Amino acid sequence: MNFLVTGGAGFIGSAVCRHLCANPAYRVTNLDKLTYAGNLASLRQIENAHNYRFAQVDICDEKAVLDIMRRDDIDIVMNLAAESHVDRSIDGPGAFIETNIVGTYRILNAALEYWRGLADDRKGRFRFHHVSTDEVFGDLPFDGGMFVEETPYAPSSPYSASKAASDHLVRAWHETYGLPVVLSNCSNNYGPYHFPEKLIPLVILNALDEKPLPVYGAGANVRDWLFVEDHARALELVATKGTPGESYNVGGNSERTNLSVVETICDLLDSRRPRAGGKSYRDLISFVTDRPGHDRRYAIDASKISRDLGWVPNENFDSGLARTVDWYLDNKWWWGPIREQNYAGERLGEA
Ligand code: NAD
Ligand code: TDX
Repeated sequence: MNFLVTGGAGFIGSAVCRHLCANPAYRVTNLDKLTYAGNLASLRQIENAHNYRFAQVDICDEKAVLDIMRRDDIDIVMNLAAESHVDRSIDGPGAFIETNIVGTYRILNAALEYWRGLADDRKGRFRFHHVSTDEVFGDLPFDGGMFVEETPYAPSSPYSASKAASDHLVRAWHETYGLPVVLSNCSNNYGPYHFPEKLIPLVILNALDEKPLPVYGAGANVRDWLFVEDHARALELVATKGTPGESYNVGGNSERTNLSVVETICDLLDSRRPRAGGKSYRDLISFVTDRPGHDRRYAIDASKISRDLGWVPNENFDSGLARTVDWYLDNKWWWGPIREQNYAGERLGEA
């Protein structure tokens, strides 16, 4: 089985590549433009594996994508390439429209042309798996409700609106042209190799640098957290066993307020890397201006993927967060060079 993983140098894509390459029956081509968020160091573990190869390509380049599908005899496309950071989408939506909407359109065109040229037996096996987010559903009240696959789309940010648009395009290519697509919508991932502009790695690394830990608003917003390796297993199942035309919600059943996530990280660091003078890292917490259009709460009902594909998360949030903190403590070789670049200005707590 030959996979084309787009965005495979990113946080989730690299976990997917590492996971798939562990199966010798799979061959994996990682196609990535290498934006600021793409990092080949995340693939060091598999870079010399016999079943892994990399191509630096933009998903907007339809011809280059089609050439790679043909060259590597692709059976399954897993489309993870995207601009992924909500705050960046507020500051500059253009790249989100370009990659998340136009890029998805281009890769759908390439996939359709490739699929139409396949022999009948291969045609039936081919899948285009589009990896999306729970943020397309908008937000939930603090006091109840969960997103199911049928929840109407109501995105709030330029990021989630661009992802919603891409999901609609993918469904349209199925309904109109018959392309065998599957979709998945997942909650917040966390774990190793997470780019340190996102809440969890940002807080860990700012704390180690004795910098402020920025909490938006009162820190009361709720996210559902899923360990990235559990997501990678779910994605393999959706791509290989999902029913064409269907979407699957994926979540960790681990809702936490942002403040409690930040406090838990501080407590983990207090026990592992005590600060001078016996102070707690919690003293570094700094409440800052809220994100515009900040969704209050996300929660995923993942019963469909559990019932139909037998997926459940293995990692619980407390042990997964401890594993993540330990990974950052042990892997400065990965994040040190990234932190040296001033990629997020004052959000990093820089003076
Ligand atoms: P990321 O920002 O860490 O990685 C994105 C990758 O895509 C990078 O390697 C980047 O170089 C690449 N890329 C960007 N534009 C490209 C283009 N035009 N052509 C080719 N490659 C390009 O993102 P992530 O957190 O790993 O998210 C991956 C996917 O999963 C995204 O589609 C995102 O919407 C979705 N998702 C993320 C989360 C989460 O919590 N991180 C949750 C649900 C869904
Ligand atoms: O400095 C911060 N302070 C803060 O309070 C940052 C960066 C974030 N936050 C808050 C905003 C969110 O409520 O923490 C929460 C998590 O923020 P992010 O890590 O930026 O993630 P989020 O906006 O929830 O989106 C993530 O999950 C869904 C991914 O970036 C998306 O790609 C994915 O679709």
